[in-house]
Amino acid sequence: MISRRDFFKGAGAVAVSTAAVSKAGAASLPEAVMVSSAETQVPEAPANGRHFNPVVTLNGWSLPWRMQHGVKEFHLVAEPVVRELAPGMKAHLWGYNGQSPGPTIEVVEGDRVRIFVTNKLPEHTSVHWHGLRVPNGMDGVTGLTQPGIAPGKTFVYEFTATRAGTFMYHPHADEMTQMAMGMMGFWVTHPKDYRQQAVDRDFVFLLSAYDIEPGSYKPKQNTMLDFNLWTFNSRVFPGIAGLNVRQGDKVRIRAGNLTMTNHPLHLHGHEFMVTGTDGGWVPSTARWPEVTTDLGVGQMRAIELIASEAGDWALHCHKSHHTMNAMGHNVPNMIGVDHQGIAEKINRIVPGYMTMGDKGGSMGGMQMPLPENTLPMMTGEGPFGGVEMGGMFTLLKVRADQKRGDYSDPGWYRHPAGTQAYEWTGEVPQLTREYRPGQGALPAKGSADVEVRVRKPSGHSGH
Ligand SMILES: [Cu+2]
Repeated sequence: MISRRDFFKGAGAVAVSTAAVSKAGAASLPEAVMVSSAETQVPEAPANGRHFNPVVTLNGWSLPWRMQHGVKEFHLVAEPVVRELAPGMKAHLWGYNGQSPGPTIEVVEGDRVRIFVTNKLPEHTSVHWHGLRVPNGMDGVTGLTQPGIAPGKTFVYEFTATRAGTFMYHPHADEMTQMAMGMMGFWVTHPKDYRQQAVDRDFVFLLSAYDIEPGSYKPKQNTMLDFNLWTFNSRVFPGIAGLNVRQGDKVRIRAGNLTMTNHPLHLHGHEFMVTGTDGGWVPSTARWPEVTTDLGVGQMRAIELIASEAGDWALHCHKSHHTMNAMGHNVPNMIGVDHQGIAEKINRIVPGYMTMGDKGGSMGGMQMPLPENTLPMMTGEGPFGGVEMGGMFTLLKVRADQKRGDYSDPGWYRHPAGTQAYEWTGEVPQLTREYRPGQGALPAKGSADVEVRVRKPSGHSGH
């Protein structure tokens, strides 16, 4: 028996009629479910079918299904969506079922799966099941394995999920436009036995990038490399949900990269093991510890750690430009340049001109009103001031008193006395020293001013 209650297991999910589907056809189609917010929805245990431990999609949700004669049926709707990237900025993207990325699809190894895909975009599309073993005709490559799904049409994909692991779905139709517009989703095939590969918390997100001019809403789809918004699940810091866990939890983080460049994902305060790749689980004897793992284009990684250290730990892409929002590009280095008054003079000719700070790039040195619907370049307030990062940056929040199954934000970490960096208030000795082999550091002759010595490499050989 399928009740509506079972079907709408995701809190906040609402049914919408798919106007594109004919009335005769609609009777045999699963209802299309959509969400209109970017909140993280904690999934409940599966209502039917084989049991699995559901994943938590950062700022996302998992798609409900219905059981039809032993087949798990899902209904994806490809459509234009409005996605809030962070409070203060909304993007007009394309996605699935109301959001970009689309809902996570969770199945169990051995499940027979039927996915209805309705196209409400203004152009044809298809869905490719990235990494899954499927019959060739279900692979979703427009022109090669199927004709494109024309606007208003619905296609059916049907296959058996044969291999447990971490996967993605995305169009293989006008990819440059459709992926630049945000069409993608996560797919998890759980092991047959839910006790295999079990963890306490299992987080998933996709990496995607957009090029949205400050003050506008739509991504430029022709951009090849110079994107200005780097996201986890189409959210930028501080809009990205935290990974809130209980101290001692075994935590899995799965990420997939659908941008045009690689992202070295770096976690503070803990080592982790890479336990899963695109090809499945890494045998336990072949795993090695890391604190950064590089996610190549089109790749998926699952990492696991014991969250033993209490605190607020950064999890971010280590390319510093990827923790910046719009406007972090094509700006000259003005460190050390006295440009007082220059901005005002240029402003008479070029309204809105901005100079970078002469003491670095921090927000204090920047003077420019932001256009509407634009995020500051560096943003996010922490308990001690600006975090000075946007983009691909979030926090692993480890707390001793976080309850099992509680994914809510515990707030900022309170550092126990004596465990936090502090200001030295004693005397500071002369800072200039010159090092000579065999003699150690000697006080430099002359003034006590700090002297900057720059030794430039003579050539570029070997670079
Ligand atoms: Cu990156």
